[in-house]
Amino acid sequence: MLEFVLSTIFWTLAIYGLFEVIKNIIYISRFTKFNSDGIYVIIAVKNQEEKIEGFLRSILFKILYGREDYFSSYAERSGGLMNFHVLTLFPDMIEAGLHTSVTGRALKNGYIHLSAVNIRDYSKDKHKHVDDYPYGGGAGMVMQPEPIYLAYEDVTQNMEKKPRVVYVTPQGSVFNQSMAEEFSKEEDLIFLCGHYEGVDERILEEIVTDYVSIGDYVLTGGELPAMVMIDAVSRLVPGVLNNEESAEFESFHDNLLEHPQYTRPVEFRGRKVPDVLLSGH
Ligand code: 6GU
Repeated sequence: MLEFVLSTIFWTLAIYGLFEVIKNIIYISRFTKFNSDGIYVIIAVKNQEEKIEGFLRSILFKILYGREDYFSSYAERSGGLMNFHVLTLFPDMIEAGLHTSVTGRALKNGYIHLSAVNIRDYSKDKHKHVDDYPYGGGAGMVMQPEPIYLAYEDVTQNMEKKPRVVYVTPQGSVFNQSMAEEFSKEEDLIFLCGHYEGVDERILEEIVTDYVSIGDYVLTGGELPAMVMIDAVSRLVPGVLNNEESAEFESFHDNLLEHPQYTRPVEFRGRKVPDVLLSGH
């Protein structure tokens, strides 16, 4: 579909450009004369260069378009596309955070999908409760297994294989780049965000495949950790980063970015950009 649209745009531009060039040649030849010295004079060449330039630009576009790797991200897209599902009590938080910046653009362009599912919608309780007191006593409430299971069932009903389910918990293994790479190979990834004092153990045993933390500190809920992980995984999905951003990613891996960066102005509050960086300009 996209190929077709791009192709149509190209041919329209090219035919239009060609038409303009022919028109201009006729135009120029009509208004071209030899003056009294026998010198060829073009009388009216308004906008000619611009039109020819437009034509050449569309030809260049076609050449680039024809190169296999130029739009390869589109080809990889169907394979690379990732669906993130977040089971949470605060879906708005997830939606708002991820529909911003690079992940926001990726969602809009369809490179990644996101569904933030409100566990509360699956409560059978008339007050929509999703938690209860812990057996054996203790402080705080525990999230009940049933609403989480119903949300999980809903999310997974059309999936061909059992997906990976990440329970975000400060007791899990600490998330790192190689985990992000591993997760980015999945087609579907489910995050379960806990709240209160925890989640009934039986739902974890039933559906969870990975217990993951984002560091050694305690947060109020799993939403921010889930967003952190989705961000890190998304940027590894083909098409999510644009060419410039990808180049940056490459150099990060090559440790090329381990020196300080500078941009304009040359001097900021008495601090100058190192001379060695200015010499090339
Ligand atoms: Cl995954 N959850 C919570 N609640 N706190 C955390 C965490 C996760 N990772 C670090 N702190």
